[in-house]
Amino acid sequence: MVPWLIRKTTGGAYNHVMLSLGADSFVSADMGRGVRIAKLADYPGARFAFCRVVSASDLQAKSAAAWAEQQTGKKYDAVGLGGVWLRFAVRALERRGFVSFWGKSKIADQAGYFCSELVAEAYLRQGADACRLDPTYTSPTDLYESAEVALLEEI
Ligand SMILES: [Ca+2]
Repeated sequence: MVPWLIRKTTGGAYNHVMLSLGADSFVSADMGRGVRIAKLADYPGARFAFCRVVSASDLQAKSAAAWAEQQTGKKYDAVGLGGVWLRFAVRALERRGFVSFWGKSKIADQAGYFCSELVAEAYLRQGADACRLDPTYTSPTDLYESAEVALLEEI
């Protein structure tokens, strides 16, 4: 079973990530569609990198995917994704002691997920840290470049 995979654009950037449930079935938080079960054919022309979280056991990886599957039907968190773009600004404010001024919970939608938030939180809930970032501020590229993540195969 492949723990999860990440989508690559033709430009080389990674802009989407989802967890594998085995075979051609993935849990994916998609803009406009929310958390759902997807298949590769839903993303025509896309390239994918299959990856795994190095520190996660097979059981943790399966449990992460199972937890994500339970989130099916939850809405897409576009506001939270905006929080990723604001991450560096937020960190600058935090360093200056303005963290209470710019609380994370005020940015992110606690009920909904964007793609990389779903993956990062799924692993964190199993005790495996995918990229040492708060899921609320984790982008697909953060996951791909994480020291906790190993590339298995690109297709
Ligand atoms: Ca969220």
